[in-house]
Amino acid sequence: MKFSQLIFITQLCVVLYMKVDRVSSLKSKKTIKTKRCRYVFVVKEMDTSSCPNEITSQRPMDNEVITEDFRNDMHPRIKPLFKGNSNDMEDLNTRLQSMEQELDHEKQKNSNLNVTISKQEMLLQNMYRFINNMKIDQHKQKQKYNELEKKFIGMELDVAEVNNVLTKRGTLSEVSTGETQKEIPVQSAAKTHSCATSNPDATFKDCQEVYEKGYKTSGIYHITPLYSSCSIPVWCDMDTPPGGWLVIQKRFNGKVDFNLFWKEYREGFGNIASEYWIGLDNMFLLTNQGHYELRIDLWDFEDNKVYASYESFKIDGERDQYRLEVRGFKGSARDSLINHNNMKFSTVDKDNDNYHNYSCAREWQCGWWFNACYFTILNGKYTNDSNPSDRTISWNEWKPKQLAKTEMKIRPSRTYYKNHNSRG
Ligand SMILES: [Ca+2]
Repeated sequence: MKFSQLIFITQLCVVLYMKVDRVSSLKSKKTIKTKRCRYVFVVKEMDTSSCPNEITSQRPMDNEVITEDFRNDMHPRIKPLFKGNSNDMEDLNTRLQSMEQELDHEKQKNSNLNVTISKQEMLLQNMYRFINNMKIDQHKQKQKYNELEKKFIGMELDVAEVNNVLTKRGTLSEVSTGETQKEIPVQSAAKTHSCATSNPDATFKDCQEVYEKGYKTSGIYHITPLYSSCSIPVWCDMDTPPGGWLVIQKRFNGKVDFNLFWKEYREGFGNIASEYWIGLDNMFLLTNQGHYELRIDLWDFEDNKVYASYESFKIDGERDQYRLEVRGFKGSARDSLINHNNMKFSTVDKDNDNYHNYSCAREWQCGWWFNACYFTILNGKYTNDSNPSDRTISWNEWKPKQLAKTEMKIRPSRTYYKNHNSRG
């Protein structure tokens, strides 16, 4: 028998075996007819013990063949796939392919997820940067707020001080009207209830406004400070360039006593057409209604003249003891007043100087912004004695004693308004 025939017969072995088994004969004939041929097979008795075993050995692997160890090593998702028999291999293949696809899909999802996470991390970093910037901005805003609050509190205090002055000064004695120009006393604008004079035509807040309205002759004019309802007489110096100077202190003959108390220095004294001190309350009202400059003219008895000017001049309220703020010197006299900057005002009855256990005002017999004690005192004793004491009017950087004439005058600061483009 040829090998091919043998295989053919072997393949039929199962079928034939079954048939032989059923007929229970040692030999059997089997005839198969096709269209062309007629095949007759004579089959010998077979070793029935081997064939089923061969057949058995060719059967596909089932659950029993898979060892327990192998099964234990399987992925939990794979295990269920092996519970079926060998006929499920195709299905298994399909399911494995499906799982591969699922895996690819998961990989893709992971990749997308990584991209998303990177984007989220970038967003997070941006958020951190934004928050940090916000914190910095917040810190700056807080600093600005604190500065504004300080300014606001300062303004409130100024307003309170003005109100305090106005209220406090409401009970001043009446000043008669109709006096001659030469005897017009200094009046305080710090009144609310009974102004010494209430001139409705006095709408000027200082001599500069008088000058701008065309009144260019030096003399007495009534003005009404911005924070007051009272008009007060003042001497306006329209001759000293550029005109519009409001005189706050004037001495030239010694007829007015300057050795006075706190009250007089606060309210003012003297006569407008003569010597006078305009008063610390008036100075406070005038120098706080805008930005003012100061000019001081000085003469000796030989009629020599010098001047000192300060681009900024301001007096604090009584709460701060009328503290002096002055800066920006220039002039023909060297600067003596700067050493009194930031000094509080002192009088014989109020010691605010820097000399411990010693009253400069009492010693020098006048009111002034004493330090410890002075580099200038324009309110000192007026004398023309040939051998004067050192308590006389002085400007140490020019004449340390016995000045013949002094004038302190203010007008809106040209430097300030020029720099701020507000006014000329
Ligand atoms: Ca003292």
